[in-house]
Amino acid sequence: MPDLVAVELDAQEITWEFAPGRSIPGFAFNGEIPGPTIEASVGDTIEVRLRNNLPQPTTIHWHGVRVPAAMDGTEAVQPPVGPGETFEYRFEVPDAGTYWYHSHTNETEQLERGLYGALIVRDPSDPNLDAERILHLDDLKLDPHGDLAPFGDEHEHHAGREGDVRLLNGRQEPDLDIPAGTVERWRIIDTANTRFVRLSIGGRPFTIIGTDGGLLPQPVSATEVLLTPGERVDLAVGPFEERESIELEALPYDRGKGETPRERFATLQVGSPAASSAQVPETLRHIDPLVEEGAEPNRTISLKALMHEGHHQRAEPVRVGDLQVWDLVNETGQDHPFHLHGFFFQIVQENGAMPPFLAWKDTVNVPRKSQTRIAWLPDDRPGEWMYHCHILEHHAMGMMAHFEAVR
Ligand SMILES: [Cu+2]
Repeated sequence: MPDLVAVELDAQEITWEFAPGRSIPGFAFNGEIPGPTIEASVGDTIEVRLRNNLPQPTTIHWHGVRVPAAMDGTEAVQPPVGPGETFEYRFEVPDAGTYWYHSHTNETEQLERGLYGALIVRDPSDPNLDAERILHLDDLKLDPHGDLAPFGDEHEHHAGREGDVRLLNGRQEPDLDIPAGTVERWRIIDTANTRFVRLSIGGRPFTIIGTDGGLLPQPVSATEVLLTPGERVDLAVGPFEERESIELEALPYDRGKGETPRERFATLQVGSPAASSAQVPETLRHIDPLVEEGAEPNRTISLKALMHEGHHQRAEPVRVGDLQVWDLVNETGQDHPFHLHGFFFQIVQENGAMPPFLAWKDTVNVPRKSQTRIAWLPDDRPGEWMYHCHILEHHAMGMMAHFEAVR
């Protein structure tokens, strides 16, 4: 039987102690950064009562969840919730997976200050691992005095906002404990404004079991995985040996702004052994490809034009039930993570080549000077939707477009 999951989210100002003795003025849901994890099962209805106790308006976007258009939390579908006001969001969760919720108003500041949390939807057929943890990867940009750096300088507009303080679950480079011999499900979310994370777990092999829109058809072995802002990945991690100390770090990556150094997000400390009954099945689920190989696009989106045309761009409507095949062409000198609101897509081609595996996605990095073909099917949720670059400073500069889904 589906349940009703009722949640109260109180957006408020807090003192965010991101490291012992170091704090900044943060924005938080219910006083926590990340905000409380919302957990539900497939088919449940989530009802969230947002109370805005911030000194500025806010809204909540349910990133990846196939909500009705009116519940999407954007300026296109609701007036911002002013200070002292409330708003009720109500929607069903039709798909299992790792999602997140975050402010969709003055995002560059509100997400940097901590207004985000995880939304987890479970299914009885989820694989059984020994434990589960949620990892929010983020960063903070401070000024030379250790205060929050001012927002919106010219450099940020172009390059995005990245800081030197790397956070895992709202804390600077924390230690995580894991019992030896166990295998955990890690649900990882890149909640940063701009930071790309080419994640490595001490170079150890791990198994990718899911992406933005839930489980993959089959598990995929890897030693690194790239997360760009907005993206999620679910991994099976472990087993490790007692007394090992393993760094979770970002490997060097060049998103068009020069190669970053290796950077630590956290350290995994392996404790005494525990019994394991973890099993990753060889088949996780079935995904039907939406299109045949070589399907031709019916729309081309120039990310350069999207970036430079500024606000109030309106794209052609899509009709419910009409298959969409879009070419995302990035002629610019930097990578852009493209986020489609409200619908999952499949990656059909990356620079003409088949992607390594079939998956449901709502955010995809389109590397500089490359193109990515996606396919998606507008299901029967008419209304106002949008797509945008998930580098929040680019979104704020107008790298976005509204479109309508019509019957
Ligand atoms: Cu961008």
